[in-house]
Parts: sequence; C-alpha cells; structure tokens
Amino acid sequence: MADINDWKALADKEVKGRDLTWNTPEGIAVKPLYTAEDVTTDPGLPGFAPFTRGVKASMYAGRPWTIRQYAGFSTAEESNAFYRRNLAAGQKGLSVAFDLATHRGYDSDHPRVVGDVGMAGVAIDSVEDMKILFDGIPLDEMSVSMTMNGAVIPCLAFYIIAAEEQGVSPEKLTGTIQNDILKEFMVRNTYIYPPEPSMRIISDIFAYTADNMPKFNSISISGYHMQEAGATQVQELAFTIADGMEYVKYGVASGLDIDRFAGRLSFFFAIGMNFFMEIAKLRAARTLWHRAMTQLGAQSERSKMLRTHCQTSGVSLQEQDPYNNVMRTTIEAMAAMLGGTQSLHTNALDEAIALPTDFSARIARNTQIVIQEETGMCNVVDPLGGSYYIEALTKELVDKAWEIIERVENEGGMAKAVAAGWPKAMIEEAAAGRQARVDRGEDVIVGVNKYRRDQEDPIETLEVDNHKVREAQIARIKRTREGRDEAKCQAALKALTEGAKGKGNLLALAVDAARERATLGEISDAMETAFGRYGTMPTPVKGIYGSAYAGDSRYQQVLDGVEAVTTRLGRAPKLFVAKMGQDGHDRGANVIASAFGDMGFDVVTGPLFQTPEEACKMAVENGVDAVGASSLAAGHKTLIPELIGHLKDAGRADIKVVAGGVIPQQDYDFLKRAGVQGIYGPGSNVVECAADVLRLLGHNMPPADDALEAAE
Ligand code: MLC
Ligand code: 5AD
Repeated sequence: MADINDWKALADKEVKGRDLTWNTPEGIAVKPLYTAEDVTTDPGLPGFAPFTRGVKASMYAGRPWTIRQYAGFSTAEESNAFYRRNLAAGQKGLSVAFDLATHRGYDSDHPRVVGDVGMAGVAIDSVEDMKILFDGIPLDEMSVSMTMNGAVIPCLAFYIIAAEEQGVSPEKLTGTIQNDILKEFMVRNTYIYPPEPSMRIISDIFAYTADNMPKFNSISISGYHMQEAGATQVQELAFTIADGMEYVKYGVASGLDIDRFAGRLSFFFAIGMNFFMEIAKLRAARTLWHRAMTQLGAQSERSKMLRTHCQTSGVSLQEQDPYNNVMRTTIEAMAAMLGGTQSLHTNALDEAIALPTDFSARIARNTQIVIQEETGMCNVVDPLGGSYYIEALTKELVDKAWEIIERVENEGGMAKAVAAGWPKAMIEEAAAGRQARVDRGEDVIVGVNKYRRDQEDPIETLEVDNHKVREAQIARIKRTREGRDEAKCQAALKALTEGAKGKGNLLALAVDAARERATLGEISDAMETAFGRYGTMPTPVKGIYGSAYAGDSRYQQVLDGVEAVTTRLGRAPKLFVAKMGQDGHDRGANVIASAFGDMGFDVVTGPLFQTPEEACKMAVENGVDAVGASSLAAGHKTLIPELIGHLKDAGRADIKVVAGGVIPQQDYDFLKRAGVQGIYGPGSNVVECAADVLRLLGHNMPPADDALEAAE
C-alpha cells in the first residue's frame, strides 16, 4: 500500500514541485491532503459534550433548522404583509429588521433621522406600531427574533406589551433579542449609551427574562458583523466567544446564578465563501463555548451548549452579475447546515444594492427549502464528522481562537479590550488586507475582478419612499400621544429615569412606560438623562493597504499623481470621509480612509451619525478639497444632496463631492444632477477611485491599462 511519502512524491511530480500549501487570511497553512494522522482528537457524539458534532442527538433528522429570514422595511403595515406572505410560502420563524432611527433611539419625527426612517428596516415608534407589525401573527406560536441592541429596552418592552394585548403572557414568548452591545462598539455601531450603562442594560434583560420569559433567548452573541467588517474567521470566533464570556461574568456579578440564565444565551455567525473553514468554525465555536463555560463554573450541560443562528455573508455578494449571488448563497447555506446551525437566513441576490423584493426574497427562501426538502442532506447528523480535513481544521481553529481568547482574558476581558480598541484595529487591518487582495485580483470575485461583463443587465430593486413613511409615522405618533393618559405616561417615564439613576430593573420599568404609550424616543431619552449618549471617532489603520501594492505600476501612477497635486497646492490633497445619518456601517469608510492615507492624501475622518449640516461645517473648517460620502443604509438620496446644498450656501460649491457604498444604478442620474461628481458602488477598485478623485482635482491622470485596452 502506498504511504504518505509515496503520495508526496507523486503529487510533487504532477505539479513539478510547486508548493500547494494554501495560507489562509487567518494564518492557517492548509495542506493539499489530510489523512488519519492529522486527526488528533475525538469529536465525540452529537447531543453530548462538548457538542462539537451538534447540540441535538438527532439534529436535522429529528427537526430541520429554522428558516428564519431577516426582514423589515417601510411601515409596520407593509412589513406585516411581507411577513405573512413569507410565512405562507414556507418560512418558519420571523426576524425583524428595524430602521436605523429606531436602532439609535430616535422617534421618526426627530430632525436627525430625516433620511433614515423606514429605509434599512421597519420604523417602530411605539407599541401601536409593534401591534400592527404582528397583527394576525399569534405570538404564542411564532418564534420572533428582533435585531435590536441600542434601543433594546423600549423595543423589547413594546414586544411584551404587544403580546400582552394579544392575550399572550410573557412566559409563553419564544424568540430571541440580539441585545449584544459589545460588537456594536466594535463593528456595528448602533449603540446609544456609554459602555458601562450599556452592559447594565444587558444584565437587567437577563434578570427579567430569567424571571418572566423562560423560553426566550435573552441575547444573540454575534460574530456576524465582525466578519462583515472584515474579520477573519479566527477573529470572529475568538471575539464572539470572548464577548459571551464577558456577558456571563456581568450577569453573575449582577447577582444571577450562572445556570439560571446561561441556557438562554444564543449565538449568531456569518457564513462566508470559505466553505470548509465555515463548517469547521461552527464546530469549533461549540467546542470553545463548552470549554469557556466549564471554566466559568457552569454546572448544567445546557448552559455550555452553543446554539446559533447563521446568516450567509452580505459582503460576499456583489452588484455585478448579480445572479452569481444565488450560487454564492447556496454554497454558504450548505456550509451553515453542514456546520450544524439551528436557524438560518439566506441573503437575497440584490443584497449589494437594495433590500429584497418579493422576487429575490422567494429565491433566497427557496434556497433553504430546496436543501431541506429535495436533497436528503438533513437525514444524516454531522455528515462531515470524521473527515480528516474538517476534524483537523476544527482543532486548528479552536487552538488559534483560544490564543486570542486567552489574550483577552489576561487583559481583563472583552469590555476592557473593546475600550482599548485593539480588537477593532485587528479587524480593520484584516479588512484593508482583504480589500488590497481583491483590488489586486489575488482573491478572485467572479464578475467583479475576473470575468467581468462589459455591460450589466439592470435588475428591479425595492425602493422605499421615506418621505411618505415618515409622514405616516409622524401622524401615528401624534395620535398615540393624543390618546394616552399624559400624567400616567410621564410618571412612568420619570420612574424609568429614577430607576436608571438607581438600581431598578430597566426592562420592567420600560414595560410600564410602554403600556402607557410612551414612545421609543421618550423611553430612550428617559434613560439618556441618566446615562448620557456615546460617540466615537474613527482612527484609520496605516500601511496595510499600501504595503500590498509595493512595486505596482498603477499604484505608482497614483502616488505620482498625489505628489504632483501636492506640489501644485503646496500641501497634500485633502479628502473628508463623511458618514451621515444613522448608518453605522463603517467598513467601507474605514478602508477608504486607510487606503487614501497610504496613497498620500491628507484624510479627515468625521464622526459617525453626522447631519449634512455638520458634515458641511467639518468640510469647510478643515479646508478639504473633496468630500467622500459613504452610504450603506439607503439615505443617499436625501443626505448627499442636502450636503451639497449646505456647501453651496457656505460659498464652497468648489469642494468636490463623491459618493460610495450601496447605491443602486438607477439613482446615479439623480445624484449626478444633484452635483455628485463620482459614484463608486460595491466592487469598486479603490486605486481607481483615487485616480478618479485626482482627475476631479485637476490632475491629468491616465486611465488604467485595462480601461485603455477596452477602449481600443
Ligand atoms: C430543535 N429542537 C429539537 C430538535 N431540534 N427537539 C428535538 N429534536 C430535535 N432534533 C427544539 C429545540 O430544543 C428548541 O426548544 C426548539 O425545538 C426550537 O429549535 P431551535 O433549534 O432552538 O431553533 P430556534 O427556535 O429557531 O432558535 C434558534 C436560536 C435562536 C437558538 C439560534 O436564538 C434564534 O432563532 N436566533 C435567531 C437570531 C436572528 O434571526 N438574528 C438575525 C440577525 S440579522 P428549546 O426549548 O430547547 O428552546 C442581523 C443583521 C443586521 O443582525 O442588521 O446587522
Ligand atoms: N431586510 C432584509 N435583510 C436585511 N439585512 C439588513 N437589513 C435588512 C432588511 N431590512 C441583511 C443584509 C445585510 C445584513 C446585515 O442583514 O443581508 O447584509
């Protein structure tokens, strides 16, 4: 029989000695072949500690994962109708996407959210909206996930009262609240209060749900957004488990017995295109959580069992040749189920440009239904268990993630690490590295940096008229305020503020205020009075993007261009990277700031959540040459024209305005007519964006070689 040395000799001969090792971004050297010798641990059996092979003995053979599509847009009425259509077509659980105004604790009538109402999710201002959202959906039968973190107290309170008024008591409620603030501070950015009171909110929710809602998952500890922000799988794994450990420690410190609440902690991971790595990641996550919870003193096996939701990766999907996204999502969905997820969202093919339409949502949902009902894949538990590669990779991920977890623990836990900023910096470095590999074509994206089509066929996308939604919401807020007992409502809000200053349970107090028809903004303000509002400034990483381009001729042309403009102006060209509205997606803005900085631009980065007026002021005061507005939450048609208007009023119409992010093609004309001079959608090459900005600044920048070739 041939042995491993024989194999090596034969393989070497086939590829003439070429090294076939694949060095992944997480620093794992993947070999071209794995054998029994690579498997050093026994993964055990599904349903048993450490749950590497799954949390249930029968897994999908007993009950398939929950098809739980995340959705929400416009008004509660429209979202409710969408949910009902989806449930009728085979979806099994609900998952609410709120708009950014709601996330950040503002009512729809607040001046800071004019561009955001109803755009990235559904607008919820009071219990009246929440009741409409679940109209005709019995909350004692349907499990509902709510992705809410910043304004988690009013939203969960509205949900509890909406159920109460349906005749459903809290102990019957099944579902999940995201309630994961640490990753908000790290990557997702929909926080409201400073870290300390934010952590207290979480402990209060643990206590309330442990007492009153025993079937409700009190948190969804999320790595998803870390991967979306650019984290490697090891980083996602390590920081998520470390976040979970931190929440457990806070819960215990607040006086709760670990086994009273730990069984209702749940998790949430992203599933990207690195197929086997993602499968191994979910197996590693369960192994790690079991180890972590044992270390933290949990006794019950249920407390140590990592149950998770997964969502296929948004960033892996592209605007170009969008039907490729259906294949990508299918592959990712298979990785999620082969990894043993409990619940899954599959993204729609129009992900890179808009929220799903009925058409794209149907294909996304059917991707899961086809796997569950046509392939026979659910009939065997952990079918990849025992694969040499999967088992070795699982072990390697466990070891690599545990190293980072130990660093976090040695430095005092995740809250401290987040405050120190190193996890975020680590993720941003990984993001800049990935962008450089994509721009250089080293990481292939079909239809984007390879096999790109000359002409794209437009697809129909969902458009929300946010002026109409805002007016409808404002009218309902007014009716709600008119119909309530003002004195009782104000008393409940006052009690909440007092409770926030003292030790009252915030959720219990907010439930009382919600019953009296206090609005989301009022409940948030009542706590803000005690806690204050939190803000941060971005700090772009340096050198990562540029170093990937050492010796690249096109990159050198851009560097020369920047130098020429610098000589002409007597200073470096100045770019202001602006984030307006409540859109906290800052991976793109951070990557642009880092890359432009490396290319020699003087980059000014603004805080998140500026109004157009604030952004204009910052641009003028800093004497910038150009503003790059990054928009990923559909506010661009409102916010960017307003910014241009303010610049004109300030006598600085000469400052060039460009836009990047999730901007559908059909909005390009509208934005150009409003004065936007460059638009860079998903899949844009950052070096070419810089070349374009140089051109706008009057530099005679030659086109890229491939653009020249195409023209010839
Ligand atoms: C499951 N059950 C079984 C079984 N499989 N019983 C017997 N045999 C089997 N084979 C039981 C379970 O024990 C459980 O009961 C019940 O059936 C439901 O199964 P589950 O596996 O717990 O599924 P589910 O209810 O769907 O819960 C999954 C979850 C939960 C635990 C991961 O937290 C969840 O649904 N999370 C979703 C989070 C989400 O959708 N997030 C969206 C984020 S979007 P029991 O009694 O044990 O509970 C986002 C994007 C953005 O964040 O905006 O940024
Ligand atoms: N409806 C559907 N999916 C949404 N996502 C975000 N908001 C919505 C919404 N309102 C999904 C996208 C995105 C991820 C964070 O969640 O896939 O990438």
